[in-house]
Amino acid sequence: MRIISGMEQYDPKTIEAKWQQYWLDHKTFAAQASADKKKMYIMDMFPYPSGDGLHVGHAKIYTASDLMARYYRMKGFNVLHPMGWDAFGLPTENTAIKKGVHPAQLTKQNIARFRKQMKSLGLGYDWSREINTTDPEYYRWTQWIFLQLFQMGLAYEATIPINWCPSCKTGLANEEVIDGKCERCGTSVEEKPMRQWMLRITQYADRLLLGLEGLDWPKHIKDIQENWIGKSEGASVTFEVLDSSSQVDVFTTRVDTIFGATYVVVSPDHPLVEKVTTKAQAAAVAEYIESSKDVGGGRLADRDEDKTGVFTGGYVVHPFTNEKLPIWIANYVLMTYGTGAVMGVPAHDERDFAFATTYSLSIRQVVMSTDVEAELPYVGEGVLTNSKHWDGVPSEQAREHIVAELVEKSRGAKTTQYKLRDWVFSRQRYWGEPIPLIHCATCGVVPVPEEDLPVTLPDIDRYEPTGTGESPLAAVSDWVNVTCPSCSGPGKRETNTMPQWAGSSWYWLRYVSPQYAEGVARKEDMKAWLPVDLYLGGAEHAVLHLLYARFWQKALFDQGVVFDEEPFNCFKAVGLILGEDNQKMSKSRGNVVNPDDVVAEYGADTLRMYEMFVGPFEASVPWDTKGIKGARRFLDRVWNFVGKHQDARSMVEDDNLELLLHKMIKRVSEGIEELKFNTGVAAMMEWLNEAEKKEAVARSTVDNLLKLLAPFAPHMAEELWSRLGHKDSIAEAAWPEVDDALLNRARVKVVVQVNGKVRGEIEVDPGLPQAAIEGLAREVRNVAKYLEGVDVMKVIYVPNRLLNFVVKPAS
Ligand code: ANZ
Ligand code: ZN
Repeated sequence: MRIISGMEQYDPKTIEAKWQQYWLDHKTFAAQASADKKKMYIMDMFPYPSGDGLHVGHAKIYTASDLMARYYRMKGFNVLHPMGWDAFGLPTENTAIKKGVHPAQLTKQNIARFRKQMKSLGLGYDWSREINTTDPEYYRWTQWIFLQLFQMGLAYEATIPINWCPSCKTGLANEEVIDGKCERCGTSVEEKPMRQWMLRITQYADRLLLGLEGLDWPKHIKDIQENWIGKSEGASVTFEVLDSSSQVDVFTTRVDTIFGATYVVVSPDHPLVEKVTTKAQAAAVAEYIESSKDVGGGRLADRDEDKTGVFTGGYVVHPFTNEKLPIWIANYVLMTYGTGAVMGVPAHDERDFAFATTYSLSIRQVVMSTDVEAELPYVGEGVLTNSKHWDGVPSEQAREHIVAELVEKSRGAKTTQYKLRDWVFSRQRYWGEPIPLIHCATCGVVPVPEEDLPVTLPDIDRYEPTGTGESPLAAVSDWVNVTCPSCSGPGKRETNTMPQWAGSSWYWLRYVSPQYAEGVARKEDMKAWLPVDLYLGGAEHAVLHLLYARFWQKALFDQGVVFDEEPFNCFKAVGLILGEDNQKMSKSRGNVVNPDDVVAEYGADTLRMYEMFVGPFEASVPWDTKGIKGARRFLDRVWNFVGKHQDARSMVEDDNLELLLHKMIKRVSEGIEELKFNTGVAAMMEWLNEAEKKEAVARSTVDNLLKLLAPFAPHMAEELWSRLGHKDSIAEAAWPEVDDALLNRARVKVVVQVNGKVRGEIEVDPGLPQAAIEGLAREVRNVAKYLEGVDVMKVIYVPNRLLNFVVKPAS
């Protein structure tokens, strides 16, 4: 029987839908915990179902994780690969307001579209575990976790100046402000004092920092988190204000430079400003403070502005020299960091130097560089000078001594500062989880009893933001007014909602028992599946989702809810797919590629193949239509190759092709495991070039080729597999084993010489290029010894036998 007629061409349209339905009908990817198999929990960052639909960047992440999931399943692992929707948030709400459609309705539509697109890409998720953060049965547990944090003292109410986006009409977390602008809409953020629910993430600063060490994450993501947490070890120093009982505390990381302090400078918002400002300076100070405010009436000192300031008229006394130092106010001192006050050391700090130069303050060098004669400001380490009995002491050592002496005088202490701030957790918007708290005039803040969760969002008609700092929920009086669970008196619900990051701060837990009604997840399911083994997603979440998720996991760990301290031991960040013009894809540039169009024209397998072939997962690459055509051509060739050899009966393969096959298996397997899918695709392409030259191939070779193809182009692999007479899905077939003995037997020994004398020997695959062999030869210790400090004049290579370095001793 001919399974592919001579004329039949590869037609993804007819094949793909059929297999997508097959996988659903047969629950091919439904995961069940099992004691016999090793588990593998592979997770994607779930999407925000926007109105734009899936883009090719999503497709890259989801194809890669799907490929891993299919690979590990074929390797015999018990794989959990779920998907869901991170659906609360501003864009949906904004579109809903514009279109006059309820956000819940819009969310439903968007999810339907995303789900359909994902299915059309052949993504093998366990859809029975689908979650949706806006589903009351899901956010019931988001609210429950909030109450845990509340009980732990990690959620607290405070009226503080926060970042307010005038366009989104809501407060933002620090993590949501990028260069002074709203992360969502790009509008300049203003400062606005408001009552807030805050989460005490700072209590976990040290553990969030320490935990990073053990994580298999990209270094740049770890660095971003480390810098965001921003731990600084230093000292606080107390300066007495002259002729007053007041004091100024400063935070410094360079207490060794204290003899170089020529002024003290405080933030314009510092409470001492009023006390120390003299009559003579009062007008100038008032004017400065007014002029340094931003448009919203707040102050955003971390912008890189000119350093300006004003003299208060007051002085402090230097704790060692008793010298009078003027107290200044300046915009480069943040009230929100350290103590809001700094000792100005212009000789050794860039900002102080600029400031002192502008205002003609004195500059005194107290640290000397040990090698070069450095220009000022000199910010490095060195030995002290002009510092009394510490002259000549190395600066690091001097820090210890000086702090000790300050402690003795009760004028200072060792302290540690963090850049990390508590998480501003309230939003003044409708489309988010209600915060499950009730305000009672008698009892204060009372948590909603667990059995009354979820507190569902009321279905209302007017959900436009009010802009007054109150959520639209505040106007829904029959929802707001409740009886106090504690005293049964009149109470009012908290009307702020949670930020869009809440639902994603624990969702990996829910996938393990998505329908469980007694808690976030069933204990046995957590033990069977957690932690996540591989997490794929975007790098833009480095200090948002990825930090919040770690924080909640640690809090839940402390509360005994979960058993791991870290949620994602291995995280890999996707490289962007740029537009064909090498620019970031964006609607305004008109360079967006829609995956639906590619699937319609070439098929999902081609899109998958292409996205995996363009480069390693973590690399950013531009879209390339030629590459898409190349991927399709390769699949056509595979189709025709299998058609040609469909009747293969022979059990034994030609030696050479067998060897090449095992090399291919090895390269494809390694490529997948290392997220270098491109090398896997290249290996298949190279193998096909050779195999196509053969008149006949063995049946097992055809089978093995299809298995290797299956994670990349699953529809085609299933189709050909079934046409070859296999009854079960290829997704359940066993991944081919590499015959290592065969590969080793085929390896050749290359003798390595230096100036004709044998210095070593290496084993390599036949036909390895000379450059690669040279590299390996140089790594042989005995060879390296003879190459050290000499010039290699030339290298003679006799293929597969001998490599000789001709060297001349270095002069
Ligand atoms: C004196 C000094 C001398 C400093 C010197 C540096 C070099 P990191 O590492 O970021 O923690 N500083 C302290 N509080 C500040 C605030 N609220 N606003 C602006 N600057 C502040 O930086 C710590 C240093 O930043 C501190 O050490 C202080 O300047 C400044 F040669 O104190 B230093
Ligand atoms: Zn009460």
